[in-house]
Amino acid sequence: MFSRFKEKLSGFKEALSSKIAEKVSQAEKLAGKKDNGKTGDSNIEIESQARALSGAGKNAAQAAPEKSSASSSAFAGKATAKAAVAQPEKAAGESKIKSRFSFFEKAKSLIFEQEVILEEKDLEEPMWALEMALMESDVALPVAEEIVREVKDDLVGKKKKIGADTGALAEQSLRSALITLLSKNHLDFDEYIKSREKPVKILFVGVNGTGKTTSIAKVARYLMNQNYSVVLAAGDTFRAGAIEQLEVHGNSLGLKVVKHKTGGDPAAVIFDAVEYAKAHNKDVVLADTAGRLHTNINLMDQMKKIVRVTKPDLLIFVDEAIAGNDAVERARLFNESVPIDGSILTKTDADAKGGSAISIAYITGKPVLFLGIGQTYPDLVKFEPQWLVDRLMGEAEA
Ligand SMILES: Nc1nc2c(ncn2[C@@H]2O[C@H](COP(=O)(O)OP(=O)(O)O)[C@@H](O)[C@H]2O)c(=O)[nH]1
Ligand SMILES: [Mg+2]
Repeated sequence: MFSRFKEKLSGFKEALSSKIAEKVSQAEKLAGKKDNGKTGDSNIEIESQARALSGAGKNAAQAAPEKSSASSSAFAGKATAKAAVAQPEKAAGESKIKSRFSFFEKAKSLIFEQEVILEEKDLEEPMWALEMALMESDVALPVAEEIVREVKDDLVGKKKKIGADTGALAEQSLRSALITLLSKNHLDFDEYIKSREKPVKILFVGVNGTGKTTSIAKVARYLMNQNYSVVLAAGDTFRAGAIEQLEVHGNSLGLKVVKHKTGGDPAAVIFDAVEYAKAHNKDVVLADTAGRLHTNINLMDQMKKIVRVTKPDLLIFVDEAIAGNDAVERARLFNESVPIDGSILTKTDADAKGGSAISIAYITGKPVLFLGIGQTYPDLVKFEPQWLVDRLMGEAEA
């Protein structure tokens, strides 16, 4: 799952790592130049002097009350005397040391703790690499741009210790950008079903062969596991064998399938299924439809009619993740024709790129409800941004 996406991301991680390495070596050179000749190792001495001096001052302050209560102590007296001598020396030296100290502290943070701050110009190359990686993974252009913007905002001004894994920085930033993006337009399917008046009518649409009928069977089983009663409507009256295919699922799940003859009016079949559900107190009607291309005006008009007549609570667009940008574009066009309420992306188990899963909700402005991850009934996962990002970023396998 998403193997190519992971592979493509390595370019972004490398670009960011090498930029950080370059910045560190520049910082080291700069610090080295300032040290040379003038101070050299004496910087270290200055630091220890400064520490000793401020330490002596502190000791003296702390020693003072001790002295009055223990005047017999020769040691206490000596310490106070030393502090008194040190005092003017300290005052005179402090301003000099302070300026040295600030440079020293800065150099120290760069060299010894190896910290760099990423600026906008440092990120040009890594961000280009990220945008390319996303585009090559079939992420739609506006979505790729949005992700790049988020990642850049996150990284600019970030202090980076180079001892740590720079790849992890890149990954963490991208991970949170993806979570933010995928969390927009979220809809909790379970809550939705629970809260709606029954029967809840759900209509599945999309192009041919993408997995509508299989997804209906999977969703039926998903709902049955939550103790809902389900009726199936054989609304694909167009393709030979479509009604039988749904009946096979109905039989294995033990569900009523409402059907007419092949060639009949799909809106009438679905209408009957809803009547059946009302009469038998069923909770959910899942209605199949024939596959149609968004370019086929007649079939798109027929879909509009089905929606007008049956008034579904949820109109779900089904497409296959492996279609990448095509799936996203089809979703956009279906949504323009008849506003969808959400999508199901099937065949994510076979999808190497991940682009459609990342893009589809953003482009349609409607949530992804489920992902299909195989051909059997349990191969359906409720869409959760975290679940997807864990798989995209390689921390979990399907
Ligand atoms: N690997 C995989 N195959 C799927 C998935 N969903 C559906 N399929 C397969 O895709 C093919 C077409 O499915 P079908 O439901 O008939 O598509 P429809 O024409 O849209 O109704 C079938 O062979 C399904 O088993 C999925 O999530 N993963
Ligand atoms: Mg079908």
